[in-house]
Amino acid sequence: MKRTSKKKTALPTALITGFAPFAGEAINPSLEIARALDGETIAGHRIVGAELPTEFARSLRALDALIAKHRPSLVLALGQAGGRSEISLERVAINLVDARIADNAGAQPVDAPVVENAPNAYFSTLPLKAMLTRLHDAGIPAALSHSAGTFVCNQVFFGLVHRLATQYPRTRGGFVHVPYLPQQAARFANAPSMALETMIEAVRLGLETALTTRDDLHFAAGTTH
Ligand code: PCA
Repeated sequence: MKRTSKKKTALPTALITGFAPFAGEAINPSLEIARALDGETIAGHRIVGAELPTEFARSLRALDALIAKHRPSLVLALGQAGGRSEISLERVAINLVDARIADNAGAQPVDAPVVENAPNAYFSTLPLKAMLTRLHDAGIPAALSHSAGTFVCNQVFFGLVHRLATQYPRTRGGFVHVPYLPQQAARFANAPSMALETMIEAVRLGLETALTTRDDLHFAAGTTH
């Protein structure tokens, strides 16, 4: 009798999320990156790239469903930060929503916590300085950032790290903001941008570093203001 049990040892997964276009844009580089990396294998992990709605009410529910389904060992959420010139490795998530514009469902909450009765802030649990070094070694403009803003991206970043801290302590997670694509920046005066291929490579290298680095590097990468 033939052996039919061909159970493959499933690879662990890493989840990358990108956001739906917002603020009148037709494209969001974070979503293009997540789509491009979906299905790749990086450092022995199967990459799941998925979309989150740019909506306060639905984004964290969508994230919850993705984490419950894929049980990733690492989660990297991505978002667009129009006006920034570098890949921003976000260090701090704050428990505050203060929306300067309405989200894609028309909601504009002001001065609300992301999670009631939770800490005021969390740090990313990714090895950001090792990731920063890897990006600089590859010639990609990148910096640590100490504010992910107070819009949907910060909400997802805070909600993610809070969930990992309270429900999934063995999963690491963090957030990376990326610049406009050139075709977005072309509509504004003096707006910085980065080519999609460069951003995809940046996230690939950052993920590979995060998945293979346990202890972060220590060197000065803070800011004076
Ligand atoms: N950037 C926004 C929300 C979605 C996105 O890609 C932000 O930085 O909050």
